[in-house]
Amino acid sequence: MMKLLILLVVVLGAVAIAQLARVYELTSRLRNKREEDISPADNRMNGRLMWAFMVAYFAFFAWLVYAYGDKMLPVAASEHGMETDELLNFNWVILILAFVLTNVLLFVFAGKYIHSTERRAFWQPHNNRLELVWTVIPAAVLAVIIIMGLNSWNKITAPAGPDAVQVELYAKQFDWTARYPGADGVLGATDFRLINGTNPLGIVTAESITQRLDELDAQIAETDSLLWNTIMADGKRDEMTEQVERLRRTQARIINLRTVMELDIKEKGEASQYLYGADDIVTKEFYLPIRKEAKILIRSRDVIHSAYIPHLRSQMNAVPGITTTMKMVPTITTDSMRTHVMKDESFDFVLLCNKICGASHYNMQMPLTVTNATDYDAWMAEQMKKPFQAPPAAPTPPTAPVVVDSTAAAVPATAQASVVPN
Ligand SMILES: [Cu+2]
Repeated sequence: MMKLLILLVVVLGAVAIAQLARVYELTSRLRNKREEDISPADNRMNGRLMWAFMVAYFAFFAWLVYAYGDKMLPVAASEHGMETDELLNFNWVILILAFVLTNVLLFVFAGKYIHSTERRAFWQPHNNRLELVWTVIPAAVLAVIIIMGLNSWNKITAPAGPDAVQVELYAKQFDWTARYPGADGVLGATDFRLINGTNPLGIVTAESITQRLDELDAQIAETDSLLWNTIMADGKRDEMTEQVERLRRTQARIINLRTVMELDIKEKGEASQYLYGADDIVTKEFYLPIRKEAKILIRSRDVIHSAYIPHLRSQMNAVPGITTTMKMVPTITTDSMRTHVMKDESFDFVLLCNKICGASHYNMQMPLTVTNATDYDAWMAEQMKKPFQAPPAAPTPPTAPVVVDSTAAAVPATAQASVVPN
């Protein structure tokens, strides 16, 4: 109802203005004056309106800053975040100076140099000095901004130290999973073909390979028995035959992966990443200790996502097929944020997805808890009781005969493995 009333007022207002314009038109015709003639009084009026607009414009700007200034993010809770903020503030200063200067000139001149019969406009076709000034000054300012930005970017993206806490953030539509390296301090290798209900990250161990092969066996057997024992339309039968073929191909590749794993372990010994998956910690909780460097490895299962922790001023894309990294040193714990900064007991740091990745993108988030070293160690000790697999089992032969198709076997073994870089 209220909306209808507002609409009515707007429409009536427009009609009233149209009518007023019409009245003006008719009166000027009565006074024998051409409508397009502009008097010096009109010009003066327009000039003053320019100034009035300028004042209103800057007043509105000041009001926006006053009313919405506190909607900005609170103080940065990471070491590099302080620097990022300084850089942003430096940009703000330049932007606001340029904004005020150019707009004051625009409106003051428009109001001051209104039309006058006593003077003619000065026409200046070209001026080298002016061209130089307005090219060199912005170029120099931009160069300073870019050099400063590159400088901090290089610091943020430099490799993390050997003592850094390692966490993998795994993105998929539409949630995050964290993985910690467990007691051995090394994240194990992964392969997407092993992903299933109990292995959401596709961690490669002898056991997880066997488990997945068994699972595929069961699926093949089930589909096969349906194919032979059920009457169905030809289209459906073709579809299911194809499905069995696909499952067999996947199986062949997983067997190939096992060979890759065994060779890699034989070749590299302790350095092989295939040895370290069993004790990895796969969790829906994301914890970081304060004032300790954290090395974050980011992977995606499906589409491009982006790991964004606004309060720590951290962001990095999650790209399927590669591992991206970022590092950070948190400087404020969740507790201090609650009591001192936000004055809100329900506050949590949050890891968001910052790439529009599908229908539930808006809700793709995971809270981050930053704690002191003692609490972090206690939490980690708790997590270590729930490793991905315990104890690690030795590689075992497949439990069921498997048809290896010739096309899959022809693929070189090394192309089959996907290993998380260290
Ligand atoms: Cu996403």
